[in-house]
Amino acid sequence: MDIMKSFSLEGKVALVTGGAYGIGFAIAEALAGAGAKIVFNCRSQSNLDKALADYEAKGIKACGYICDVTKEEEVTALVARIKEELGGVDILVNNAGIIKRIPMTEMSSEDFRQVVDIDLVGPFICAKAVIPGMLEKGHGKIINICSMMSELGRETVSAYAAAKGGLKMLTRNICSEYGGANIQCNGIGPGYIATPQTAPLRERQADGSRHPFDQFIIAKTPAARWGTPEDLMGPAVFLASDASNFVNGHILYVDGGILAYIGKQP
Ligand code: NAP
Ligand code: GCO
Repeated sequence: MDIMKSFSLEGKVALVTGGAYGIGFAIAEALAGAGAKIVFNCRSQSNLDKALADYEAKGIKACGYICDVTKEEEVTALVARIKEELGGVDILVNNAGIIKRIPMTEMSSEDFRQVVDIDLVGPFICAKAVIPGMLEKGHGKIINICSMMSELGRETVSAYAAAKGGLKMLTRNICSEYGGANIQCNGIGPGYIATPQTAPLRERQADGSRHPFDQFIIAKTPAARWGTPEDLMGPAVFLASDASNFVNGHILYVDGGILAYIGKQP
């Protein structure tokens, strides 16, 4: 067996949802570096234009489209277009997601539903759209971007935790239903990663000191730092490649050790 070749994604087409910036962009860059053709989506023309320029600056020929993962007709049309133009999706990364930090008793059911719609129903819609093509091809990789909140709770993130806990179970269910058809569905559970989504938790205080949550996370992480989107690149290539063909229904936590650690005595 050529072990290095088993990590290659040459000839594969990867759809990375929400791949315009943040974690999705880094994962797409990694998959492209391993040889995959990249397709990504986002929701606005301005984000799309900026992302296309960012991919080009990295020397990556990515195809980008405006498509909302909660709109089934848009997702189905995008997947059909990828089939026509590139031969279909081999790798789906369900990365698009949002968070709303609101105490539960103050949160409207509308806000709760919107988070679940994007973070859980979106991955269902995207997986449902690509699985028939994967069945035709006889192979497929689905990577769901989960969270620490697939395992843990904390104040203000009830909807997000419910959605990401659900996404962990959707991952296991896709594995259960389609593992026999050579489709591997796994999750990546990033720890606390420095991206626009977590920027409010790292804002400097008026006196120039670190945000209390920033200090808390560094103390709670054995690696003693925030993660970067680049920390997710190797794990994503592994789960997208033949090197992980017998890994299925697994959530790979990439968290600097947070889930292993009880935390410092105050
Ligand atoms: P981010 O910087 O806020 O990026 C989120 C991406 O999702 C954006 O490209 C956004 O693009 C896209 N998006 C949001 N709603 C969408 C929709 N309905 N349809 C299509 N695209 C949509 O977030 P991130 O930190 O990179 O997070 C990426 C994923 O990792 C999320 O699922 C997040 O929950 C998860 N995660 C993040 C962390 C962390 O610490 N940062 C940790 C664990 C898990 P547009 O706004 O242009 O649509
Ligand atoms: C929060 C954070 C988290 C992270 C991430 C952890 O407010 O606690 O935004 O939810 O983004 O998902 O893995």
